[in-house]
Amino acid sequence: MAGKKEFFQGIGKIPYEGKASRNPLAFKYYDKDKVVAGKSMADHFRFATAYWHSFCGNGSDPFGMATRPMPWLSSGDVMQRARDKADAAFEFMSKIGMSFYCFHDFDLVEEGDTIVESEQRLHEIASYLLEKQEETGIKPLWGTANLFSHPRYMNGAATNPDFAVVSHAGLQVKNALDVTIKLGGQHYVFWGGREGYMSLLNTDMKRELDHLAAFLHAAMDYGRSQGFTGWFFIEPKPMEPSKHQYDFDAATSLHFIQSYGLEADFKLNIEVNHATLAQHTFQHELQVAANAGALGSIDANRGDYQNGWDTDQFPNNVYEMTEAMMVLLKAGGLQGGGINFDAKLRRNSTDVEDLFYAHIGGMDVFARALLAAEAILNDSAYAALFTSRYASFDSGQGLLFEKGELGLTDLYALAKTGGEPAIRSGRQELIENIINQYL
Ligand code: XLS
Ligand code: NI
Ligand code: NI
Repeated sequence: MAGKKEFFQGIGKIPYEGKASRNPLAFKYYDKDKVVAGKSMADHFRFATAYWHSFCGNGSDPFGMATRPMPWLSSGDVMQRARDKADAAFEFMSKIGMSFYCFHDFDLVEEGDTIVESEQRLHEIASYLLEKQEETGIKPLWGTANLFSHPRYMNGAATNPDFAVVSHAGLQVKNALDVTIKLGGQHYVFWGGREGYMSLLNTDMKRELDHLAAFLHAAMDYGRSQGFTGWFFIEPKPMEPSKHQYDFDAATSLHFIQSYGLEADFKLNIEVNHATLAQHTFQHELQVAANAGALGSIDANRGDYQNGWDTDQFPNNVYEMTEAMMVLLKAGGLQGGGINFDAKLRRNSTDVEDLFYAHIGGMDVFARALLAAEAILNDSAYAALFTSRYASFDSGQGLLFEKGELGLTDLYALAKTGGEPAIRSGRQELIENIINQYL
């Protein structure tokens, strides 16, 4: 950072010190080079910072103004503000050892008054970011376009009933893809906050879904024509800001992807708090995605058990995360994606260190959960308990059924001679105790 302003003063490179350390600015579990289940922790997670929450979010909420001092946003000049923000982001990421970041187009620089002005600003800031990337080796995990903040998108972006808005969304996605490609971004995300409806009274749902598919096909064709080889991710979320969002959850999104022939290029980006907002666990959403070979990437955060909103808090529940890491390890990891901290500081977390504590805590929770999950899967009685539950399908008539070789009359005949099946315990409490023992 020679010659540059230091935004996070007094904070150096965050070391790994192990769990005996009492240094709040050190990792206790995340040891990036430590090999777990055949891969380094860094390769398992590919952690990313969310540009929007960490460098744009200032603590304001619908009830109050900004609470957090963000010195990188203080310049009166729009491009200087964008460069300062990039400096702060790269200083933070270098100090904490983050290899990736995720961004919306207008997180990088504010949208201009005209299309030409916006494009000019994006182009300029992308060149600046490229220099920072070359200095540090940090690059985007994924890029996306903000198709939800501007009033033009109040009735939707790709699913807007007005074609003029749909084409404007197309312009924005083209530019966002161009920037993502220019910056060497690995993947591209579609999160459809306004792709849904407030009332079916004024909404032709089928037509809007057809438009969404046509839009995604167009974006994918363009990306491929420009040499983009990453995945396109759909990020499911059931509601907020729309009453009902079309990408409700993993199962709904997969159905959409498969119905419209997008499965060769699209996978899912699963967010913890979106899962819970859809009344699912995070583990459930990971497993649904994994079942379809579509577990692409993760947006890490957590909701609140009492109010259920999309509160985007940093992860802190090791027990639940261990269950999630068991799903992840069994699925063979993420398909090219990483763990993006789509999480924000609380409005009353206003110290310069707070952004570090938040990410250190989140990364340590993942690391600790991964270590526990690996031990549970490989060293405990868990695997045997799990597989023995399905032993009746491993041979004999059960295996024939599994292969699709038995008809209903075969089942009838087997049941009639077999008598009443034995009652078999699912042994959930036993398994829960095993997990507790490995944390
Ligand atoms: C909002 C979403 C959003 C996406 C990117 O709830 O999580 O932040 O990750 O547009
Ligand atoms: Ni979210
Ligand atoms: Ni997200």
